[in-house]
Amino acid sequence: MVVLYGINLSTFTRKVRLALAEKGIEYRFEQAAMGSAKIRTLHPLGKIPVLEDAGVVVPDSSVIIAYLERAYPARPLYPREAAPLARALWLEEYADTRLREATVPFFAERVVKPLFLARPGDEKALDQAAAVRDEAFDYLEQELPDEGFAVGQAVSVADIAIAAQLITYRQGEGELPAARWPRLEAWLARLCERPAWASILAEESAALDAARSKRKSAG
Ligand SMILES: N[C@@H](CCC(=O)N[C@@H](CS)C(=O)NCC(=O)O)C(=O)O
Repeated sequence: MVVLYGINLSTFTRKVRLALAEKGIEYRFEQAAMGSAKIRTLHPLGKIPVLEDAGVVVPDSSVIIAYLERAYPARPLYPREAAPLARALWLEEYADTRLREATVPFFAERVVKPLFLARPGDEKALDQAAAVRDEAFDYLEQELPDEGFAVGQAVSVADIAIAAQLITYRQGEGELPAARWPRLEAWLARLCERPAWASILAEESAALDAARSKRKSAG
């Protein structure tokens, strides 16, 4: 059985869970935090996610999804032709790097610090982060289509990678303002309605609500 090590609310764990769901692969989700003893035995950098499949240990979300595509070719997540494949891989790379930088501060300051570290977020850091966010969202606003998917006619690794980061942003900052980024907001909303995604996102919302109530009752 496929085992995925990671945690709810981890962006890169979500990226892999969305890919597993789209491909219809059954798996066991083993809660294991970054830096934990278990993860350190599986990933030299102590990062999550890590996937294990019949004795094969695969670290890194991009490597995991590429592995899944070869090991479980049904419901492909990569375009076949060279040019659309290059676009999908580029958008995945962009999401994992620049979009990550643009979105994670909102989650770190509004969720991680106040809810999990019991200290206030740094709102000043978010003023700086907003400039990077605006640049990244403007870029995606021009790249994404009015209808359908990021590349071609089917959901791909590009949709999954970009959405995984935007969901982290939403968890920190709330809905994307449709007035400023209408195409991006509508594209994300369409994806999040997909049945394969809905249960994962509901689980994450519940985890976030639970963390909020725990913090509230701790005072
Ligand atoms: N390139 C890696 C990034 C993984 C990553 O940064 N995961 C975060 C959690 S979402 C993590 O483990 N952070 C802890 C750290 O960077 O030490 C991937 O795609 O899996």
